[in-house]
Formats: sequence, C-alpha cells, structure tokens
Amino acid sequence: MSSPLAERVLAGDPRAIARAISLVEDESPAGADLIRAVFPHTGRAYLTGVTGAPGAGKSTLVDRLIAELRRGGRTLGVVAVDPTSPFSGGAILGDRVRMQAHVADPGVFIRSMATRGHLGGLARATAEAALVLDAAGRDIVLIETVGVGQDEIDIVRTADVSIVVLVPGAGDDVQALKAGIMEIADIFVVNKADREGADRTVASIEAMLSLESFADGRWRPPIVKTEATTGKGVAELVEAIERFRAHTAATLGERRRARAEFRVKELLAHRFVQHVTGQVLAPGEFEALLDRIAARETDPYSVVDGIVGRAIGSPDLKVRPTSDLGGRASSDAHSPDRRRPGLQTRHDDPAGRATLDHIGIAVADLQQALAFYRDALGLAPDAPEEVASQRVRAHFIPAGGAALELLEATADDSPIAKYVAKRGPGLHHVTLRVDDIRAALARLKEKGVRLIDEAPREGAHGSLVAFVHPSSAHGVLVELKQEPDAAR
Ligand SMILES: Nc1nc2c(ncn2[C@@H]2O[C@H](COP(=O)(O)OP(=O)(O)OP(=O)(O)O)[C@@H](O)[C@H]2O)c(=O)[nH]1
Ligand SMILES: [Mg+2]
Repeated sequence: MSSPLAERVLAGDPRAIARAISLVEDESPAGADLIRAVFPHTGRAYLTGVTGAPGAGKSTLVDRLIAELRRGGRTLGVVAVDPTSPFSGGAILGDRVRMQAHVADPGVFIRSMATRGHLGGLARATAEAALVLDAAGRDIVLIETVGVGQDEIDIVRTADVSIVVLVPGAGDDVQALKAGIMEIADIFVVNKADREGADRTVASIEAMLSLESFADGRWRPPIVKTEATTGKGVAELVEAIERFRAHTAATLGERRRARAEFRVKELLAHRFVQHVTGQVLAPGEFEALLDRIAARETDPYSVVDGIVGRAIGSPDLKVRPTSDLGGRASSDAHSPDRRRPGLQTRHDDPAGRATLDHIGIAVADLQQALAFYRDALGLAPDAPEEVASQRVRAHFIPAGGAALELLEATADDSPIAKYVAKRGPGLHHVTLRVDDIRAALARLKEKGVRLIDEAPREGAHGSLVAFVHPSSAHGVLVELKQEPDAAR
C-alpha cells in the first residue's frame, strides 16, 4: 500500500471514496494506480446489478433496497448509472433526490455516473467505481443501470447477481427485451405491481422461462412483484437475493472469473485501439481509411489486417500493400520494430514523414564499445553482419523503436576505417525510414538539398537507400531508407 488516497479509501473515508471514483471516471493514470493499489483488498463486497427499462422504478426500488438492507445491518455502496447526458444533469439530480433519504447515513455511499463521457467505456468506469466501494469495505454494492445499451447490459451481466426490473403492460416488451436482458436475469422484478396487468407480465415471463429446462439444480430465476413506491415486496426481493447468493456460493468464483475475463478483454481492446490511433496511425489516417471503406475502395477486413500487422508486426498477419494503407510493410530483418514486436514506431504518414530507423556509430575498438553498449547499458546486440562491399561489420542493437548500429571496419581501406582515422570514433550516420524513397529524394532535390545519391541504390536485405550530404543535413550524414515492398 503506497498512496495515501488508497489508504484512506481502504479506511472507508467517504471523501476519499468520492475522489477515487472521480479519478477512475476520468480515466486518469492516478485512477489506474489507485485500482492497482486497492485491488488486493477487493472481492469482499456482493455486487448487485439492477437493470430495466427507463422509468421502470429502478431508483425507487434501489432506495427501498437500501433501507431494507440497512435494517439488516449491511453497509452499502450505490452506483447509479444515469441515462441522461452529463450536461443536462436532470435525471442525475432525480436519482440523488430519490435516494436522498440516505445521505445522512454514513453506512450508505451513493454515486451517480453519467452514461456518456467515459473514454474507456461506461462498463469500465462503473466496474472500477464498484471496486473502490468494495475496497472501502461496503458489504453490498448496488449498481443501477438502464438496460438498453450493450454497455449497460454488460455491467449488470458481470455483477454477482443480476436483477431485471419490468413493469406491467410490458407484455410485448418481454418479447422485445428477450434478446438483450432477459437471459441475464437471475431474479425478475415486476415493479409497479399496483398497476393493472402485473399478473399478465408475470405470466409472460413464466411462459418464457418454461421454454427452458432448469435441470440439475440449475437456478430458475424467481419473479418478485414489488411496489417500490410503498416498499411492498422489497423484503421478498431481499430474500430472493439471499437465496440466490446461497445457491451460487460455490460458483461465485467462476462468475467473478468471467467478470475478470470480460474486464481484461475490454481493457485490452481499449488499450489496443488507443495505441493504434495514437501511435500506429498517422493523424487523420483512421478517418481516411473509413472514407475509403465507405467508397468501397477497400474493406474493413483488409484495413484491420493491415493495422494489426503494423501494430504488432506479426509475421503471421498478411500486411496489406501500401496502396491499401499508405503504410510500410515490414519484412526486413533489420527493421528494428520487427525484431522488437510491440515497440512499433509511429508510422510514416502519407505525406511521407520519416521515421528514425537507426543511428550508425563508427567504432574504433569493438570490444570497448560492446563493454559500454551491451555490458554497461544492458542493451542486447543482434548477431553481427558483414557488409563485404564496405569492408565493415555491422552490429545492430535494438533500442526502443529504433536501433543503434555499431560499425566496425574489417580492412584499413574501409570507409569506416578512414572515417575513424580522420574524425575519431563517433556518430557516423542517421538513417531515416521513408515510404517512398524516390518521392522523398525528388522533394529534397526540389528544396535545394544537396544529395550524395540522386537515385536510390540497393541497401541491405533488399532495401533501397540514398544518402543526403552532411552539408545540407547540418553536419550529419543522413541515410534515407525504403524497406522492401514498402512502396511501389
Ligand atoms: N405506481 C408506481 N409508480 C412507481 C413505482 N415505482 C416507481 N414508480 C414511479 O415511477 C417513476 C420512475 O421511477 P424511477 O425510480 O425514477 O425509475 P428509474 O427506473 O430509476 O428511472 P430511470 O433511472 O430514469 O431509468 C417515478 O415517478 C416513481 O415514483 C411503483 O411501484 N408503482
Ligand atoms: Mg433511475
């Protein structure tokens, strides 16, 4: 336990809980740190999800549940996910007012969350708010969400118990809802039982359940009629929750494991998309790809294959030619990001921005150089390669998304030997990767840059290379490189 905020959350301090939930809602790195810190202390609260159509009486029911559970001596945390926009605030206030009877009770902590404005998704924010309340020692965490979007359904699906609230006159809705939330119900509530048609709603749920077999002690969701406004039926609902809890005590671990799976996959997907849009694709490239899909110039599968290939450099994934993605297809063993999957560099954009490939360092004494780069710095050089034409041995050392290349002369007349003799060991060249080397050379020429090579020549591993004169590159020899099959 490191952070003072985490400690205060664990001590149950309501102000710390409020602060912590704001941090996770904002998707701040501090929020992630907090979750890391408190996670080992979670898993004790019983997560109770309540979902149903807008206006079904969920908040009124939750309010009654709070009262009933408090009578039983339990402490509570409540997360009400409000369907209204964070900007209107109307219904948020509504839920607050509805549950306001408990504001003075330190055993109840209520938090409303807006459905929109969560970068990492509502399910993530809600799950993490629930974790905070769990860490704070609340016995029961109630989560109220509207059962419309997939997000909301996921939230409740992964709770320890899922309560689906229906109202009379929803006979037809039962059919409509079936596809979404009916199958996640552990307990059905027919609220507003004071209204006409409650029994018909119960009957239609029964009819639906009768189509399924609940053999081998499988839990059959009970149907509880409630009148949230008066509190009628709420004690029965609490009983049903208790029965479910006892019935599933042995399988709770499985359910929580499924929740962990869902959370990890969601987080992974979110992080990956973030990485792709932030690191792999050039600004505007994503939108351009969508336009091209809309124009039927390419298809979603090809686009995704290409993006995934670029993001993880997987050799198994067919990387689309640049005509599809405007990107570099890496197949050069010397491409540093290829050797270090996951450390993909930001991609060259269609405008031809260059990416650092490696920095060449002329070395006088290889053993001493390795003593520094390998032994002292802890970098791991690849096996050396002879470049016979240059009478040089190259030692590539991956370093982040790029690499260092130690150059060792193998003969006295090697350009590297001459370089070291004249200027001493040190920076020899900087290699920048471009998509289309000919286009890059043409552009440089047009701008009056002095080129050593006006046309590209063959480099190692089928790449094309060309050198820019140091006099135009502020004293550095710049090598441009185009990977094989990078462009036409
Ligand atoms: N007649 C009757 N009205 C009820 C009952 N329960 C709730 N209501 C009313 O239904 C309306 C909506 O109740 P809420 O508790 O806000 O419903 P909700 O499902 O939380 O609504 P959202 O959060 O906006 O989706 C309110 O006017 C309640 O007073 C009930 O059992 N009987
Ligand atoms: Mg509500």
